[in-house]
Amino acid sequence: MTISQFIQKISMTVAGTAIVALSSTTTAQAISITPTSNGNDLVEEILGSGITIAPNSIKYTGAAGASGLFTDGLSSGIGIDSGIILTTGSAVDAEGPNYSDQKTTRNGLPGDPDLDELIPGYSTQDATIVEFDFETEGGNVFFNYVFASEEYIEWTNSKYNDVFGFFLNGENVALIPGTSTPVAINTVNGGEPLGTNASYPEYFNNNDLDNGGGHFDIEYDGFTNVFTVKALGLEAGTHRMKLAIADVGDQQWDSAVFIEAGSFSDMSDHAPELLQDVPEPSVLIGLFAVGFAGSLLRKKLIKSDN
Ligand SMILES: [Ca+2]
Ligand SMILES: [Ca+2]
Ligand SMILES: [Ca+2]
Ligand SMILES: [Ca+2]
Repeated sequence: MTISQFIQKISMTVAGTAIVALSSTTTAQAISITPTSNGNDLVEEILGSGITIAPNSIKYTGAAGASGLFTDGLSSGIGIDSGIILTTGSAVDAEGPNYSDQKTTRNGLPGDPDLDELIPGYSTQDATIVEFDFETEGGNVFFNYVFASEEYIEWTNSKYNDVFGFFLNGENVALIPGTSTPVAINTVNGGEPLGTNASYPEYFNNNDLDNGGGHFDIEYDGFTNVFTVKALGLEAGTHRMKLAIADVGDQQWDSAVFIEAGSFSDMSDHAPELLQDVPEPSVLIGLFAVGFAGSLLRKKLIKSDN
């Protein structure tokens, strides 16, 4: 046996062992989802200081399984530990490890006209929306979020440009920092193939099994850094917030937005956590093994327009 044959064999053995170990031990140490489509529960989870929600103003639009609460997000490296998740598919499918390149739930729901306007030339489907009226004590609004998707990497810069928006009194405030550009697949990515025609790649974290990813214990193949919404100097009185996400081009390949618990506040003291703790070496071996096995098992599907 040559040295390279030996290394290959050891790798295969480690892969098999690590998959078994991971499946039995990572449940409590990776992101965990509790589905709910109860608008009151979702809004209460993100509510922070200085904000008052107007009674009976909360409205949820979307599939029952498309949203939920999450915990242990930091363990999965998304930079936010707990909060709410809104998806274009099934919220529980966010839980890792990353087994699929195309995790999909078709909810058979329409899109949203406000989201359509963010991405001219594209149309949305399977929208999930939480909206409510609120007042802010200090005149400002801040909150922290991460966008994630299965569309990465293979459908980057295509018509499957999944998008979300946080509409404050009708105006989208979920923007790439320092720009007026909405956050979507085609505006924040690492390129396709990875490294080619990337857009703000400094804000993008690759988790795609076909592109050296899989180190983050979450199903999504890529996700943004933690972004902070900042809306300053609002007039006194009631304002409307609409949090919305949708598939684009078809109803397939889920996308999600994570919003930090307690961060919807009139103060900026909910600074984003430092991003992406480097996994321990032993964890890396296990995650590499999962990625390796996954790349053997998966077959890339061609999307059909439905
Ligand atoms: Ca995936
Ligand atoms: Ca993918
Ligand atoms: Ca969908
Ligand atoms: Ca999609």
